[in-house]
This record gives sequence, structure tokens and C-alpha cells, in this order.
Amino acid sequence: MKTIFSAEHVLQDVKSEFYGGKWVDAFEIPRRAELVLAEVKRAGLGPVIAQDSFGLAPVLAVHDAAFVHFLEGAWEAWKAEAGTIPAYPNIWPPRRSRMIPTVRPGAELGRYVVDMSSPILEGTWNAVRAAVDCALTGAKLINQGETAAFALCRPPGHHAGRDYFGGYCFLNNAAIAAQYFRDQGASRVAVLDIDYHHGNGTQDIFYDRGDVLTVSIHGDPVQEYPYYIGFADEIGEGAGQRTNLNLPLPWGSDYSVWNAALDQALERIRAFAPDRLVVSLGVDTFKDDPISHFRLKEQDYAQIGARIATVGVPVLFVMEGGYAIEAIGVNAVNVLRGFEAAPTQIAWTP
Ligand code: SP5
Ligand code: ZN
Repeated sequence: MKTIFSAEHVLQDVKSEFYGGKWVDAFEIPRRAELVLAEVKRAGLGPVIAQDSFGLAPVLAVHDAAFVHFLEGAWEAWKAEAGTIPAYPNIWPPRRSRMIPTVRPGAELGRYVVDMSSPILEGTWNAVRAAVDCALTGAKLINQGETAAFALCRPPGHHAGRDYFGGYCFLNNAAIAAQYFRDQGASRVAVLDIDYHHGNGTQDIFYDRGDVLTVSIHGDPVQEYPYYIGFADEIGEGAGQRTNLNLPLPWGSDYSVWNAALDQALERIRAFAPDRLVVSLGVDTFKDDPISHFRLKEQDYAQIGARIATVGVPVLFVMEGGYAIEAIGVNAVNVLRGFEAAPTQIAWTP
């Protein structure tokens, strides 16, 4: 399968992160994408291509316009007030606050960001736009007849909601691609999120939608980021009733436990009969991940890819998390190779 990669990801280069009450070396670093790319090439997965430009329309199809325009101008506004230091908020709006614009960049930042792991830097907007374009390019390739594509996106996207960002994510690459599939003619699209963390942004975006099924397997929000969302009783609302499935698992879950959740996920996806499947591919479920608490092993990832293939529809893989630097490439590419080696035929329909 083809990999879509942009060198512009390096523009998001955070040096340190506030974790466990201290500033520590950042986990979400450019080297992550470089190592996945190196393994794609080493394994001979297929051609690596650059992204096309899609503009902001596909972004505005899922994200709030005021939020998108805030992100676009955030660095310039922040720089004018604070200089060229990473932009972090030091205040957040309490519940029941009104959406009245302020003239302070820091206060606007607190309105839109949910944590302190996602600073805005000089190059953030360009890196974020390039990541979105990688996901959209993968979706376009699939619409042109490919049965799978790998959008090697960085920064990741699944924690970005309609009008908020955080968790190293700014715009929701996977959700934007899923909506693009809908706008290009797919009747139903499923998103399977296998990152260790709940895909809260993706759930938020499609929560009241019956045409996009969102399924996430993740660390139980009682004990794991993003904490306040991702519980099993969140099933969707309105037209989206029963088109959100959360499968939270406890710390320490190994592949036997995780795979049983994948069974449930795949069963629901098959019953939904999507035309396209988007996989939010995080490999922070790995046993040695420095910020996560599942216990998957290298070889498990090839099984996961083969099991995803059993859905039998074209799949866009979108890179999300994974912070065990030495293993991120092998684990991510094992999913893709496992998918390609699976015996199942992928039925491509326009
Ligand atoms: C895309 C993705 O994988 N984002 C993950 C964001 C995780 N954010 C940090 C979670 C850390 C919380 N735990 C702190 C406990 C320190 N003892
Ligand atoms: Zn994650």
C-alpha cells in the first residue's frame, strides 16, 4: 500500500511536556514519524508519496469555524503578546461560561485547549495542515481504487474535537478523512480507533450522526487520559444513537483481553456495513510504551492488521500515538503488513 508523508511534520517540535507534575522530555516528537517512515521503507511496504493540498473546506466540514480560525492565527497573536515561546494557557473557562471573545491570546487558548501537552509553536499550523492533507490524500487514493492507504500523519488528531484540541492533537485527521469519504459519496463510514487513548475528539465530532460509526478500544477513562469521556455507556445521541461504541479496558490488559474487545468492535463494524473504514492507528498499546499501560507485543500487531482486513472494505490507516520510539516503526508497519498478507478480499466499491 502507499504511504502518504509530509516532511512538514518537523515543524511541530515540542521540547518538553508537563507530565506527572513536572516538565519532562516531550513524548510526541518528530523522530516518531521518521522512524515509522524508515520502517515503511525497510519493510518495502510500497511507495511513499507527498500530500496534495485540499484547502480548509474539508476541515470546516467537521470543525467549528471560530476554532479553526483561532488555531490559524494563534501563533501570531500569542507572539505579539508573549514573544517566541511555546503558547500554553494558564487559565481555562469554568463550566457555564459564555463564549464571549476576549482580546488576550492566552485566554482564548484556554477556551480551546484541554490540557498542557499541546503547545502552539511557530510551525504548528503548517504541520497540522500538512497532516490533514496527508489523511485526505490517502482518502482520495482509496476513492480512486486503492484498497488501503497509510496516512503517516503527525501531529496526531484523534483528541481534537469539534471545537477543542489537546493530547498532542490539533485537527482531527481521521475525522476529516471520514467526512471526506461521506462528501465524496460513501453512504456509511466506520472509524475504528485502536490507539491506547480514547478517541474523544472523533466521538465528539460524530456523536449525533447515524452515518458515521465510531468505535474505540482504550484505557478506561476512570484511570486514563482523556479521563472525562470514553465510558461504555456513551452510545451516541439523536440520529447517532447506537453508532458510538466504547470498549474501555483496565491497565495491564494484554492481547488476549484486547483481542476480545477487537472481536466486539469488528462485529459492530460488520453489522454497520460501511463503505469505507478509517483506522486511527496508535501503537501506544505496546507493552513498553512510556505513557501507557497495555501489554501488546510486536507480533500482536500483525494479527490486528489481519483481523481488520476481515471487514472486507477499503481501509484508510491514519497514524495516531505510540511513544516507545525503538518499536514504533515495527509495530505500526506490522499492522499494515498483517492487513496486506490477510487472505480476505477487500471489496472496492465507488
Ligand atoms: C495521540 C495520543 O496518543 N495522545 C496522548 C496524550 C496523552 N497525554 C498525557 C497523558 C498523561 C497522563 N498521566 C500522567 C501521570 C503521570 N504520573
Ligand atoms: Zn494515544
